[in-house]
Amino acid sequence: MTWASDLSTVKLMATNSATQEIASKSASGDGSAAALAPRDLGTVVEEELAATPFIDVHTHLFMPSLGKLGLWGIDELITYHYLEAELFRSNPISPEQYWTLSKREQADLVWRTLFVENAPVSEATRGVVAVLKAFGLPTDSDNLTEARSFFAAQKLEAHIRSVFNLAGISEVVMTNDPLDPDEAAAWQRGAEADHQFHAVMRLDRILNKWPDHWQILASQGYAVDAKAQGKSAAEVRRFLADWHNRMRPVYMAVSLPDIFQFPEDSVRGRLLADAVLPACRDFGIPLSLMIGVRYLVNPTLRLAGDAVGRADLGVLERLCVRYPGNRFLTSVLSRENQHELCVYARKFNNLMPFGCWWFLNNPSIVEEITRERLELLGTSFIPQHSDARVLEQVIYKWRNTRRTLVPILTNTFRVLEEDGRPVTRAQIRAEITRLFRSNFERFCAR
Ligand code: FIX
Ligand code: ZN
Repeated sequence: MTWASDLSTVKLMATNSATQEIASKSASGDGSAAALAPRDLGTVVEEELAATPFIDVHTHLFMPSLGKLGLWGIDELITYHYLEAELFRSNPISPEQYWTLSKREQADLVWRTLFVENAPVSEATRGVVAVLKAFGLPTDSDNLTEARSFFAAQKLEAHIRSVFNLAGISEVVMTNDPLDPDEAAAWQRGAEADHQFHAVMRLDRILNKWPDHWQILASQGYAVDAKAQGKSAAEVRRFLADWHNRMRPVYMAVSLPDIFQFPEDSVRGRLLADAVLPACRDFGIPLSLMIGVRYLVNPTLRLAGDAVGRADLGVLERLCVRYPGNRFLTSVLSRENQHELCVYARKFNNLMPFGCWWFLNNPSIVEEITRERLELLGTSFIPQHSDARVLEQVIYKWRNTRRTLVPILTNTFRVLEEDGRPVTRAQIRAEITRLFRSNFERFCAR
């Protein structure tokens, strides 16, 4: 496995220059090479976290040229599936009744139930409060009128840039599904690229729902069949190559159930081994594995209906051993799987742990996972991604991450200094840049 040895060789993302600029800032004699007093570590960590624009390595956001796929604004924020799950715990309405309401009526009900009748103390409700505050909007109003008129007045392009600035991110990585009819049509019409949005080819429909989707490939002239036998794997590879040329993805991705097994004599097992993994090697990009979902345990909740299950991470061991030429950008959903993931990452440098995914994206759990990763992996991992489904969510999700990381990184450098190694601002800046930028850039380098 050849990783880019230094930043200048990484030609993947246009923003590498941003990473180089951050890294080179230290050399400009701004006193950042001086040893810091222990009492100053916290302030410096906070300042450097705030000053470093992060790369958001996994979101469900879309670049403007992909049109209405991108969700933003107050009604989308309030009807986020995290909040819908919480609504049904605090309001007697049935999911069936809820889905008959308009988006606006749904948002009004969620706001009244979770923000007026109850205190918005959960991570997801507090997030909405933080977004409203960031735009100077009232956070304790009993209706959404003022917020609605504010968002209605925003011009999307400019709004995206100001939201990214408020979130302290330079770019996001999308989740693009070549089998989503609306999205596929937008790409086939020729979607204009955007330097702040990077594409990812998401393969859930091909790997997890083949029986419902192989016909789409067949209708597009790919000689595949219901059992993915015969020429199917080669034809899927051709399909992936066609979409690779269209999207130029930075990685391919799939979410996988807690019961995921590999190798496995199944359509998923065969297509992974004979199509997806070879294609990733051909294109020189990683495969992102997001493992541990129990899909739709309560289907009436729709997107909010998924749950978590502990997975057998022996699958990672077998994948890393059998495919040393592939890179695996990996996030696991179960809290109980986190330690194993860290240990496997110590064994295989083609395995990059990333993010505190979904139900783990809560400060108490992010703290636990991040401390364990720092102790076992140093700064050779990617601490977080936002998984934002609505544009403005990046504001609170990255605010939470920075707030949680300040004491963790401060303590990390404090004990280093205590053990006898002077710590400088330049060192802190370099490690933060590595955690939130260059680890990803290097791991995705072609
Ligand atoms: O599979 C995924 O990418 C998950 O992140 C989503 O499906 C999930 O619904 C989500 O929004 C998690 O935050
Ligand atoms: Zn996601």
